[in-house]
Amino acid sequence: MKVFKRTFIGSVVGLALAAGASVTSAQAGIVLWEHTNWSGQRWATDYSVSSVGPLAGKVSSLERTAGDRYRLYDQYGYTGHSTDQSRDYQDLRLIGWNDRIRSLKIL
Ligand SMILES: [Ca+2]
Repeated sequence: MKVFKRTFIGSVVGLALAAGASVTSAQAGIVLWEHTNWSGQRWATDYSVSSVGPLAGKVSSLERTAGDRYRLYDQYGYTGHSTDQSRDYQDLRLIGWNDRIRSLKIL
């Protein structure tokens, strides 16, 4: 399922490029998970969001669905402390961000 999804998104980006469109954050995506090791409740977004909804303050792992950089915030509305990242995290304790994310931007 994961492999299929990544392939699908790559195809969409490829089609957009073929059509002369520029790639924007609309094709990007982040999947947030309630627990470490990409488990528990899952919540995904293809866009920057001023609130990560039901997982605000609960996110313990995350993965990108495209290769973009992203910026995490520990408060709603892109405020508070922030950190720029560019990889998946199986355990956000590695960077001191366990249960802290409340909003994020796709860069
Ligand atoms: Ca958690």
